Amino acid sequence: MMRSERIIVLDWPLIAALVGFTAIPLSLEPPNAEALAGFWSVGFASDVIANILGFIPVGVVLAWRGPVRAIGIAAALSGLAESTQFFSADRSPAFFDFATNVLGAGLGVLCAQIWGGRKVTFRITQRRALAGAAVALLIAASGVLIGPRALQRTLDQLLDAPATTLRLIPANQRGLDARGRLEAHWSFDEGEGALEGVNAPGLAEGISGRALFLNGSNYVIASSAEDLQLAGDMTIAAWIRLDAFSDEDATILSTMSHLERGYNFYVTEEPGFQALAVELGANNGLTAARFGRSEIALDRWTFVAATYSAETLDLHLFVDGQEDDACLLGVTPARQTVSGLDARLGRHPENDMEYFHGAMDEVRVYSSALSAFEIAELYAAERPAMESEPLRMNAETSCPPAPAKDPTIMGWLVVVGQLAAVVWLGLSGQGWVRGAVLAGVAVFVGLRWIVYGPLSAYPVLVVLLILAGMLSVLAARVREV
Ligand SMILES: [Ca+2]
Repeated sequence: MMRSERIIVLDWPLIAALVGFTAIPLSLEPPNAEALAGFWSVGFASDVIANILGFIPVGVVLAWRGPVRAIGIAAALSGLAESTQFFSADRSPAFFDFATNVLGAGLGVLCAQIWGGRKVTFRITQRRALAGAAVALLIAASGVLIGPRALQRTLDQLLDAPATTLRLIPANQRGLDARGRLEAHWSFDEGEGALEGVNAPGLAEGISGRALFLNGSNYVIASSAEDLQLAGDMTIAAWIRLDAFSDEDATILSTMSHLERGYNFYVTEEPGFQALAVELGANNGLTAARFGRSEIALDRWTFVAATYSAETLDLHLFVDGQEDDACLLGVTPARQTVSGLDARLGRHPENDMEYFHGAMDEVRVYSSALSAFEIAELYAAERPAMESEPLRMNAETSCPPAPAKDPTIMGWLVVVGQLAAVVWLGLSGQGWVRGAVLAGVAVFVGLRWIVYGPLSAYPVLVVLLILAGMLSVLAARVREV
């Protein structure tokens, strides 16, 4: 029987997958000056690693064309990807990305020359093509998001995994293993000397004694103590009086990192309707967020609180002592992931953004979930004598549809392109390539499993890939016999 098979050189398939992965915008936005703000920035360690590692294969498959051409094509590819980021939502071009891509390609060319500069080829048979297509479809059908962002965040998580796994990031287990308690209370009554502030935060007249005053460009490092790295139950309560809204969220108290670990209590930037929100890092690498129903008004002292119970998986918001729950995005976790970052009042803990403009007072953090009754009591004990205007309530309690970050056709193109590339590598003839892919996949799944438990979607993806790889090894053995 004639078996149809073809030998293909891997350079064009790899280039196609790379363009699909990096250069096709997942959603478009008009070019703007903000996108250029990070042009000279260096980025996270994972950026550097991903940029170099991602382009080594490009250098390897292009090397047979000669070093100058190979690096030239790689530079053009990277340049294309960076320039499309100028009008891609949530992405911004950076010279450093381009430079590290070219460096990666150069390393790839060097490796290929050491091995003799041969063409990297792949023998495609009907069976392999079918296996590749089946795995790609399976994973695409499972709906796992593996765009560049998601993959980079996974890499970030993995770089950080040893610290988390070895518990080098201390966590407060009260409220998880034991009864919680009041962990911190900032009254701001002791005067400015007690504040560890940046850009000189001030004081204002508070709801009781004095209050912290922030002008939208300063903040306070409230605590770097382990006490505030809460792993379990939590209550954050505060009096706030916002003076101005910006076009960003206004952070009240937060330990959240860019890996979306920790917690974040803030007023949203929702245009025309600024509500309260609380966000928790969950064990699947995503967050759970509860949004409030009341519209937070300017120049009005408002009592705000958020509670989280690790036991009952409740995540609630309160405004002026009353429950204020609107919609919940994500799944409330059975424990919080800690970030290890200092707890900050009035700014996102990591990025220079999400400042608070106004006053806050009597900020309390508990490692227990206060009941609705206890929250009402806390409010009643401090409420001002003068009655405030009631807040406008949103009738809508379902979340507004999130902006499509992964429009169907583009998303599928990218997903299928990536999977085809992985499957191609995993199933390709050379044993060492297959071995390396499988070993990498095994380490990946192991680490994710250790850090996040079996609930994450990634292990499912990875298990599928391992199965596909093992089946291909078996198939190859059977043929040899
Ligand atoms: Ca006070």
